[in-house]
This record gives sequence, structure tokens and C-alpha cells, in this order.
Amino acid sequence: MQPQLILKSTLAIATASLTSPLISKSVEKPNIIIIYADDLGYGDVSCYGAKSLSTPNIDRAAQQGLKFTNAYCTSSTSTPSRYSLLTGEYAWRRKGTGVLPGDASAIIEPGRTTIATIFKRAGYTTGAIGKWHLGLGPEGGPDWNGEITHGPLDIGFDYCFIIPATGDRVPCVFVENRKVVNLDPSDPIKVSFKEKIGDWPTGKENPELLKMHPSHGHDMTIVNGISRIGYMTGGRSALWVDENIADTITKKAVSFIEKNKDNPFFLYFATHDIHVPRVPHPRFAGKSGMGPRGDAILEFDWSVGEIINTLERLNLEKNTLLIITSDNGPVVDDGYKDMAVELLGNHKPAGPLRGGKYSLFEGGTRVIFIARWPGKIKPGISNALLSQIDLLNSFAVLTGQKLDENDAPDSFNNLDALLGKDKKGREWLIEHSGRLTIIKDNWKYIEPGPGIKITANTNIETGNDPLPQLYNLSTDPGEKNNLANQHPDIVSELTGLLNKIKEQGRSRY
Ligand code: NG6
Ligand code: CA
Repeated sequence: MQPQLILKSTLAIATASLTSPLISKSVEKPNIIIIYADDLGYGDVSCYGAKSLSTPNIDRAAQQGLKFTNAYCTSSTSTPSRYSLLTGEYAWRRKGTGVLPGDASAIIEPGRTTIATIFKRAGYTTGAIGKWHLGLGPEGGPDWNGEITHGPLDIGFDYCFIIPATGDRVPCVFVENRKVVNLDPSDPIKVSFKEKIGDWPTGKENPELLKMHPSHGHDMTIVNGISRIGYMTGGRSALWVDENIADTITKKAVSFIEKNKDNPFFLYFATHDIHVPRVPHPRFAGKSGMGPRGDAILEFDWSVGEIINTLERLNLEKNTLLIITSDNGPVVDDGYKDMAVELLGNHKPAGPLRGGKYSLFEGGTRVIFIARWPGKIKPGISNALLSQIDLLNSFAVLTGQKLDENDAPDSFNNLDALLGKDKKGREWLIEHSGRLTIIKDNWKYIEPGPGIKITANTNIETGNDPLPQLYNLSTDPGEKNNLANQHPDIVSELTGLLNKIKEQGRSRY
């Protein structure tokens, strides 16, 4: 944090509001929308090089905004990336922040400062729509049939409409604010991740009832013809229809924007696309030629288009900073026989990068990242090093909010890079997938350690190696040549820095 900077921006805001309240509103309090895709790879959209399919809406945002080539989520799976983005703390500092089951209790404790809290302090209305996957309820999990506490509303959001965990986990219901949507109290929801409960059919016992079969795992309770992780019964009137999830949550996002068009708002819109089970609406089914995975990318692109169209329609474009990014890298077969492998053709979900979801290689965490704010962010391409963990602090600076000492211990102010004014960005960056990697000056060091090299079912190179690895990302973005032996000095510098960051328990001062 640079106190001088804050002083300057406060002064600027004060001066602006003295001279013109209208201009000052658009300058100091733009609406912020983060569209957070699920499992979308660096090479999955056409503006990042995909040739087999076209994503016109994401491309439009990239043309009108800044396209980052070195932007990262913190981890190669969903829960820890989301945790870090929302809290500004590396998930790997805390136990229990790995991929959560569907009935997990909340891992962000009520009252904690999050990105949403920062916006609330700045007078924004805040909303979380879409995938949550950060747990709900106190220890023991949420009360699905009553008031759901320890959720988004307890950590800074004014409104939420969420998928509690992921689409492949029970319970297959939406939660709006503190209640399951459309729940009939005479048909209560029961959930178990330990053993089968009730008499609902499972994928394992009744595969003949399935419209999509699992390839690994996902053989428990069948909902909407798809077997999931976990067992449930009840809540029939509340069950979602997978084909309609994108429509439902996109509609909620659009109406959140409409309702709040006259005041500053922050919208965290976390899509279910393109996570498994990939069950796009019939109007996208078969359209990509790549099966449901490709069709889900088209559906995601449609959702992005709906958001941009809404901003245009309501004349909010110049006053809205829109970010499009993903929670982790791509996976092709993630547990359902959806023809993703067979129909992949020449498509490279991670583009030129090695690895994917679950990986320490770049494919795990380097993600698409587009920042669009017409009139404020000059369109173009930025190679600045950017991490989603910095959004919290950067937005605190943007909106003139001061962080308390213990808030967001790993979130830096990287606003200038986000706005395209700083071409360099972060000094160093950490990636996480079980172990850690650190990038500095284009060198990437991967901690050594035991572990599987290729995941059995998803067929992804994890990056695990008992030997230290060092790659030169500027000449070798595909991480092919391990230069650790040639550059022991760099290995030792990066090991030292990484250990210091770990031991300090925080990295922001
Ligand atoms: C894995 C699931 C996978 C996916 C992942 C979480 C199996 C066999 N695999 O355990 O399908 O749900 O967890 O993905 O169950 S994430 O994007 O939410 O992190
Ligand atoms: Ca994910």
C-alpha cells in the first residue's frame, strides 16, 4: 500500500465532487462486474487463439477492453481460487480450503472482510450470482430446510442467488439469500456425502435411468437423468434443470443490474459453464461440433453477451468495469462421458500452455482475463503480471477505501496494471496445486515433491516432480526445458523468496 497514492486519489475525488458530482460518480464509483467462468481454459475462446469455435461476445469485450496474457487465478481448482479472490488471502495458508463437498460448512467466517465488504464500505450494492462452492452454514453444514446462515449475506453481499457447490454435487437446488428456492416444506431435503440415504436411484445401481453417464466418480444420486457426487432425497419442487441453469442465473444477473442501475453496484457473476456436467440449453446443443464441452463454451459466451447488451441498453457502459476470467484451467474428461475427448479435434483448451486444471503447470492457473471499461481502459493487450487475489486491494484503492492491517493479507494494489497504466504488474506471483510455484522476472520455479505425474482419469500433467523445476516462461511458455541444473542461483533465490512468503503468513505489508 502506498499512502501517497490514497492521498492523491482522495484529493482527486474531493476536487471532482466539488466541481461536478456527475463526473465524480462515474470516476470514483464505477459499477464492477466480475464474470467468473468455471474451468474455462486459456485457449478456449477465439480471442485467445481458439480456431475450432468462435466466442463473439468475449471477443467483443476483448476488442473494447484490455486483454491480459499473464493473468492468473491463485489455484488450479475452484474452492481455493474463489476463496483467494474473495478474501485476498492465499487459500493454501488455511486448512480445509480444498475442493468442497456439497454439504460443507462455510470456510469464510461471517464478518470477515471480503471484496464485497470493501464495496459495501464504499456505498455499493453487492450481489453474488451463480456458483458458490465456499461452503454454507455453521459447523455441521447448512440447514437446507430452514434459514441458511454463514453464506454470501454474512460476508458483504446484499443479495445472492447461488448454486451451493457445483453442478455435479447434491443438493441440486438454488439458494436465494437465505432460502432454498421453491422448496415445499412437506418434502424436505436430505443430503449425505457419507452413505446412501433414502430410495432415490443412483447412477451405480440404475445406469439405465441416465441420460449422461459418469466416466469416473459421479455415480451417486440421479437428478434430472444425471448421477452426481453425494446422496440426496426430497426437495423435488426445488430441483434445478441443468439445461436451464445458464438462462436462470444470467436472467438473475441481468435483473440485478437493472435494479441497481442508478446506484453503484458490484456483481460477482460466477457461471456454472463450463464445469461438468456439461448440459447446455438445447439452443446450444450440437452447435460447436465439439460436443457439450464446446457447446457450454458457446453458452458461456452467450451469458457474457447478455451482460454486455444489458450494460449497453441501460447506458451503463462507460460507468462499468467488466472483468471476464476463470477460476482455473481446462479439463476435458472431468467425470462424465460427454464426448469431450472424442470430439476435441485440434482444439487446445490450454492454448500453448502445458497442463490444465489440477496442474502446477501454467495451464492450471494462467487464465483468460479481460478488463473492459470504455473511456477509462484503453483497448489493447497487456503482458502485465496480474493475480485475481489483487482485485480486492485494487478495488479498495479505486473506491477510496482503506484496508485494516489484517484484511486481505496477500492482496496488493495492482490497480494501475488493471487499468493498463502499468505494463509490468506484480513483482512475483504464486500458483498453487497442492504444492506451490513462484514466478519472477519470467522465471518459474516449481517446488519439488512426490506426487502423481499424470492424473489417472483426467489425463492431465500435474507438474509434480521429485526434482526442482525451473522454466524460462519468456522463451519456453510451454515449460518443456527444465533449467534448474543450469541456474542453481535462480533456484535458490526463488526458493528463498517463496519460503519467506510462506513463513511470514502474509505478503502484504
Ligand atoms: C473432482 C471431481 C470433478 C470436479 C472437481 C472440482 C470426481 C471424480 N471429480 O473431485 O468432476 O467436480 O472435483 O472441480 O468426482 S472444481 O472446478 O469445482 O474445482
Ligand atoms: Ca473450476
